[in-house]
Amino acid sequence: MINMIKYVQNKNIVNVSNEIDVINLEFFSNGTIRIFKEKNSTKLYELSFPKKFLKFNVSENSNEITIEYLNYRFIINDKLEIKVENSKDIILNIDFSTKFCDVEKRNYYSTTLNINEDSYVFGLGDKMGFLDKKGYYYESHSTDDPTHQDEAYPALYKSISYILFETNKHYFSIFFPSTFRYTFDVCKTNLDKVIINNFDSSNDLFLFLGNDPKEVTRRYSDLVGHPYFISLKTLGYHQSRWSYENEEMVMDVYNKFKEYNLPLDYIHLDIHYMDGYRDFTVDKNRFPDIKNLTDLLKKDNVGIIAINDAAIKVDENFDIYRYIVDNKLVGTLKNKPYVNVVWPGDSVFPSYIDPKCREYFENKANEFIKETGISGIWNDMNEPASFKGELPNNVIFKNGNRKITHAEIHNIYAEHMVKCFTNVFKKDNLRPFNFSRAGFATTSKYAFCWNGDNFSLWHHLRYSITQSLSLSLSNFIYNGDDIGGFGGDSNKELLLRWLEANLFLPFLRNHSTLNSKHQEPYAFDEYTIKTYKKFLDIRYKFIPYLYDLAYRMNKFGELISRPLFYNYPFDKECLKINDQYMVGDNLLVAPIIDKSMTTRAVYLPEGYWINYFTNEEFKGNQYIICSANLDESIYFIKKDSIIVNYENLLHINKLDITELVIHLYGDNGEYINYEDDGETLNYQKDEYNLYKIKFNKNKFSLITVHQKYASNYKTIKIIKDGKAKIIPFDYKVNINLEDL
Ligand code: NBV
Repeated sequence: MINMIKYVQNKNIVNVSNEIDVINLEFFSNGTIRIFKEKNSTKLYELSFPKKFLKFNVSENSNEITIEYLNYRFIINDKLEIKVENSKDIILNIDFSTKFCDVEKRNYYSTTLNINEDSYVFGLGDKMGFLDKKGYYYESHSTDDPTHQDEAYPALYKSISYILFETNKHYFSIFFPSTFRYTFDVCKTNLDKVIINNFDSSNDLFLFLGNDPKEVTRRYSDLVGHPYFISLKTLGYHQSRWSYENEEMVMDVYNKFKEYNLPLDYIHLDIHYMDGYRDFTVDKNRFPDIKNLTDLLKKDNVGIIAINDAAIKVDENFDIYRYIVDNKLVGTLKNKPYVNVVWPGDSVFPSYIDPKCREYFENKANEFIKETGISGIWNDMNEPASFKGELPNNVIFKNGNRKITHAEIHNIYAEHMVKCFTNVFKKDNLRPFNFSRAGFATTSKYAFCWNGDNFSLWHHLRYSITQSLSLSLSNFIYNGDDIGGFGGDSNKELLLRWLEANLFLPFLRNHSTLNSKHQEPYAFDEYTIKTYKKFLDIRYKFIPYLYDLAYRMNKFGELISRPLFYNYPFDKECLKINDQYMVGDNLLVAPIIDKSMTTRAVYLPEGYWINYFTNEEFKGNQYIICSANLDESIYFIKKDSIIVNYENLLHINKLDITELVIHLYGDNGEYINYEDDGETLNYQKDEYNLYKIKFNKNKFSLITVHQKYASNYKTIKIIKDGKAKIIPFDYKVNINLEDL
């Protein structure tokens, strides 16, 4: 039967209907299109919409509606299927017409994305396994099950329904804005179909079109909000364990790092520091004077970070419990506070969605930070996790008069929790140190993240790269793994390979579980300490390079660590690579991640590449065989580029950083280096510098293209072909490299 279709255009929305159903396409200025039956109306988070744009043409013929938009055509047939094509190819066929169905008495919508069988499917946020997600079933439903072992595991802590596609050299991506549970059959049942079911009462998606992965992912990041700008010091090394459970243990970590000259910026306190696992309390037997401890360590530039769990202990004598229950700021079931079990035993779940609740926790955190001198908050168990089964779907969280079910809030519960703490730092004009285990697409505006509980297993080392890059593509750009592995016992070889592999991932923290074998760098032997130090020294050298990328992440939504295809989108080989990554444009990391191996194949994309350790030069567009003993790794610098470094740092303290080191690789290059005070929000008032650094044959120049910060640099060290020269810093420098 043929359905007659018709359309109505209302400003930038085209409403297309046949006799039984309707869909809407809303066109924004920049390659962002919203396709919906009913718009997801939740106010559980904020999106920044692009400027609207009305320049598109709609026409009707042979019972098809054609919309011409930019260089794309959307052709909608009588079944309301949407074919998206550009001048050359069909890139996608969306079957958005499926009716409201009923499964196990639960309503759900189903959307089918028909793609070419040989497309690549990336993203999906927090998932184990390979970069290309095809062949498996996944869910967007935050879980804290610590048993995730492999690529078939459907869901982890963060729920981000963002998918990036490559099909025949075209890139596009899709974001589902609902917080409800989604399921994704990614070419598992049908090789050419991604089937998405959702349990919301709306069907709504954003489609991002563009020339390459950088462009489409940036459009997504513009919509959900760029990740916040972390401080310079956050890029340093973090040592953690469940738990450094008393003052002596913390001092022991600090002293050992000092003794072995190991760089260190933060020590993390896990749940033992609390009094009976009550948030914002300190066990005085374990930490008799925590302020004294934090002050002492701060003098040597080492900060203390404290964990904070989502649920609150049921205890009539605990002020937080009393306040949130008395003020009806907890989740309820049948009008009574809903209780489940977490670390403190019976616990309630704050309605962080309610601004009154957030204000209360913000004040609590503020008092706690001032009293204890801790430098940052580590937010855990915020999926929300609970030991006696998941919270029922009908637990109610109130925001004023609005009642929100657990089914709706589950995937974004963490975002409202972490939101409480950002203001604490901001009020002191500081960038937040706030990180989280769970989160939604929009959460990185408020908190960065770590990648949850992995295991000390070799395949988890392999997946640490892909999990991190998938999160990065999904807008959790500032993330990192538990180095050495969380669960189980690590060993010297695994720990070192893990550090070497993750060295340039944004968040660098060694963390392990309760009762596991210690895995601090000094827990093994002299060789491990020496090698660990060698690599931490390299990390600290690259701090300004990473900071430039952190600035660009916040400003432009660009990735820090990137899959190879992000930089080389049209090199088919790059689409397949899971065990290498790029950091910015100029650094390629190809670590050894297999037990006992000291040799591997490395793919070098177009151009020429210089081995970071040996300075050997290789032509790109080919695989080469590289070797690295346990105390070595495989990093390449792109020829004709500039790398900025700091030297000899054991801690990151802006005042100690007086020299900018500039390495020139090849014959010419151009680079923008960013400088500010590293910790305050003054950058928002434009108080930063941008240095445009250039070299061509023997000519070198540095020009300050944005100058609003009184630079801390006193000297510049220029290094080329093994020769170095130190010159006084100036906002404008021109030199002849023959003088080196
Ligand atoms: O607080 C203890 C752990 C913590 O070390 C880990 O990093 C979190 O992911 N926490 C989970 C709770 C226990 C998990 C088994």
